[in-house]
Amino acid sequence: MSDSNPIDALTALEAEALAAIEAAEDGDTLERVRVTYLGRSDGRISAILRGLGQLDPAMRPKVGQRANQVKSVVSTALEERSAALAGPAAAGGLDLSLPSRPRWKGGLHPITQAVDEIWHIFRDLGFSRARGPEADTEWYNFEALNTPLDHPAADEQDTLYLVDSVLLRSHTSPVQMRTMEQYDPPIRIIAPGWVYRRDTYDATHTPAFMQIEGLVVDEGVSFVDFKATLAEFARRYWGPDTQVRFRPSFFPFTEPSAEVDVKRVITRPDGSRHETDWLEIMGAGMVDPNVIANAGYDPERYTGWAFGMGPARIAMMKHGVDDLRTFFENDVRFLEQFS
Ligand code: 2NL
Repeated sequence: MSDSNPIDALTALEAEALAAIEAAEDGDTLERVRVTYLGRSDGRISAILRGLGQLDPAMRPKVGQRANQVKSVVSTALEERSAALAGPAAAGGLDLSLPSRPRWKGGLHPITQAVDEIWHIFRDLGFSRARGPEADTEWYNFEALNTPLDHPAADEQDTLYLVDSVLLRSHTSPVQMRTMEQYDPPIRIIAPGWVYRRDTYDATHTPAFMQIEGLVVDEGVSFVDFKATLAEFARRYWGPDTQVRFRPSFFPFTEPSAEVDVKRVITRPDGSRHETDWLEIMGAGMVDPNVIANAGYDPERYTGWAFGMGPARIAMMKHGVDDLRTFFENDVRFLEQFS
C-alpha cells in the first residue's frame, strides 16, 4: 500500500483484483485469485484491514470503510465468476444441469401384448403353446380339417399358394393337426402365429395377420367344458362382470359351431359404469369327428373343442382403435401409447 494515499492504493488493488477475476478461466485459477486478495493470512486486502492499527487515527475510519467496500466488491465478483464458470458458458452454451428429455425405450407391439395376455390366460388354465410352419400343404390347411378343396376358402381368390398344393397357411389349424399327429390325447394347446389370406389391405383386413387358435381333445370332453372354459377366459381377459353369449354358426371343422360374443362393463374415470353392445371375440365349436379321425385318433373314443380368434381385433376393441392399418404403419407416436 502506498504510504502517501491508502485510498488510492485500495482503488488500484480493487481494479487489479477485478481484472484478475475476469481473466480467470477455471475454478483453480479463480481460487488462487481469491487467496491472493482475500486470503485470511496474507491476502492483500486482508493485510490492509489488519494493518489499520498502524495508521494515523484520523485516517482509520475512511480507509477502513473503503477497505471493507473493496473486500465486498471483490467477494461478489468472485462469486459471480465462480457461478459463470460452473454454468452454461462452461459447457459451451449447453446447460448441463437441465434434466434430459425423456427417451422412449421401445415396447411390445399392442398385438404382441394381446397375444401374450391371451396365451398367458390359457397357460394358467393348463394349455401348452404349439408352433408349426407358415408354409404348409393343402392337406394340413384344408382337407384334414374337413374342408374340401372345392370349398370357397380353398380358392385361389382367398388363399396365397406358393407352388402346387403348397400354400401360406390361412389359419393356424394346421399346427393343431400336426400336433395331434405327434402326440396322443390329452391335448390342450394354444397356437398363436401369422396367417395369410388374399385380402385387400383396409381398415379391417390385412393379407398377413395374427391368429390364436386353441384345441382341447380328450376322453369325455363335452360342450360344457367348451362353454365354461371360454366363458372363464372372457372373464379373465375383460373382467369378472363380462357377459358371454354363444351364437350358432358354421365352420367346416366344428359341429356344432358358435360365435362367441362378450358384453363388457366399462368403468369410466369418474367411476360411472356402462355396458357395451355385444361384441364378437371368436369363432369356436366342438371338433368335427372327421377331423378327430384325420388326426389319427378314434372319434368314438375322443371328443374335443376348438376356437380361433384374431388378436388384432381384440387389441382394437381393447384400445378403441378403429383402423387396423395404424397397427402396421409403425408410427412411433401411435405405438408409444401402448408401452
Ligand atoms: C374364426 C374361426 C375357428 C377352429 C377355428 C379348429 C382347429 C382344429 C379343429 C377344429 Cl385342428 N377347429 N379351429 C375352430 C372353430 C373356429 O376359427 O372365426 N377365427 C377367427
